[in-house]
Amino acid sequence: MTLANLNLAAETQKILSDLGVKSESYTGGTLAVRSPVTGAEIGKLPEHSAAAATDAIEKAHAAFLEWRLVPAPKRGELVRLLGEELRAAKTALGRLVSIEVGKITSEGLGEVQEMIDICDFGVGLSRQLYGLTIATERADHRMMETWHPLGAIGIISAFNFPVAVWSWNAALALVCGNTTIWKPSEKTPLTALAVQSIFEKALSRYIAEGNTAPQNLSTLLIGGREVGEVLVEHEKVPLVSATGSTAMGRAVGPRLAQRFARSLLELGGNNAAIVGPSADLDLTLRGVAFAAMGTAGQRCTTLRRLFVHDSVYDTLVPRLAKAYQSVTVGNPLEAGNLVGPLIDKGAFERMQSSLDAAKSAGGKVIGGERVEFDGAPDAFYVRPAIVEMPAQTGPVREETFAPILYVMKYSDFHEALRLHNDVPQGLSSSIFTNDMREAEIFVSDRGSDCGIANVNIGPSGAEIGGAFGGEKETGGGRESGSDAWRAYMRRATNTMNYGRTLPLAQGVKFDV
Ligand code: UN1
Repeated sequence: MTLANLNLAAETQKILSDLGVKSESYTGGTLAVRSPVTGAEIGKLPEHSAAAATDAIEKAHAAFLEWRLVPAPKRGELVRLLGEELRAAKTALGRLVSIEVGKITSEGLGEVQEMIDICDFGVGLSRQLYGLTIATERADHRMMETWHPLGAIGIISAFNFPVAVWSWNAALALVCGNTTIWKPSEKTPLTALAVQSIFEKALSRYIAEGNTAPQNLSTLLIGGREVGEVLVEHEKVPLVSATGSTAMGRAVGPRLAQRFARSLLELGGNNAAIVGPSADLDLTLRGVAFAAMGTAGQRCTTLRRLFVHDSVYDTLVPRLAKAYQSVTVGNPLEAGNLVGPLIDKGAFERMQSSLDAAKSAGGKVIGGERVEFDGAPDAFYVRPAIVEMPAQTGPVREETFAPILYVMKYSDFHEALRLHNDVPQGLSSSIFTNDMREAEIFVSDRGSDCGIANVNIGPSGAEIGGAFGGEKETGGGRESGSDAWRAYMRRATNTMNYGRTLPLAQGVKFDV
């Protein structure tokens, strides 16, 4: 196969221009973006300086002071229109995600679908920002809990979900009465430009409908670390939602804590699955294959560790190894390929050094080699690797953002569960079993210690309705579904006295 005749720079420009992005925002700048599909440069963006970032934050704060006064269901209307604009742009934006990140077509489109889903969720939520009424010990009093907007919210996103992560945060933050300031990954700023333009379209329609909205509701900051640091340090940013590596979270979290700002951290995962003796092996095979090889192993929910019961090990593992050898690796824009490229050379090198470390620790590696295509020397495709490990040591305890699946044999369920939890990360997890005791224990308080624990499906591919996030080094944040909205609001407890006396709580007397 040749990738030489793909002109992705031209196609990128066409998509951006069709989506209403002005060419000066992606040409002639200093931030070069390459498509991992061919390795070719597809854009050069002007970057924000730290001073421009500071100015943008002040403006986003000023916008917040107005936006918080708009009734929540009316704020929901803007998010409804955003969902409509995303539906209209789904094919183009999905394609751009595939070009900029290297996702196969259905996954590029799937990412945009997640954006649409969170918009729908946000619209419903805009009429459900409920507080409580609480019994009080005092006569003629009422206690209640109310929820209020927080401010200008910082969003730092990673390359692997370049647009969906923004929407999980922004759809809820906007409905909750906040404004947003987004710093996308330096590797994927083009899709961010596209999303910003789609948002502006929704906003124009919102205003055309007769609604009022301030300027600077949603701000995009293009740049590197310095720009991110401004977001983290600025006193007018009360919450930063940051998705990325645990190392990034370790840098960002304490700095936010230092100024008593909130953080919502979505960091590394080292997700595992247990395959019990009663598992449906056909279903397990498909579940494992998608979770471990899908998105070229570059989801934070990617399956990285597999514990297989010794009674089914010799049936399942050879079948898996076969799937690893036959899975189609190649141009993600071409139908039929299931595994696209790694994001860049650095990712490839980290994968190779983890495989070397696994070998030194006694691992038996199948796959993992580079797959080269004519005309694309700077694209980094790999055959996914499956590694039989004698024990959970060395690289097995780390997150390598690449398609490596470490497989280990077990005989005792409780020991498998102990090993499952014995890593620093705690994002997502699965068990494949038809034994209801194993399934229930896995999701119980003595089971998986992750934020997501599934039965008979893999750990990746979470839906919008549930809260998304994990424990331990994953950072503890929850986004998107369930009551994740509370992270974007502040809670007030209110006591109302409608009587003519002033009884004090706890029977305290203070008569002056
Ligand atoms: C991520 O990889 O950053 O559950 C998020 C999933 C997706 C989200 C992944 N819905 O795999």
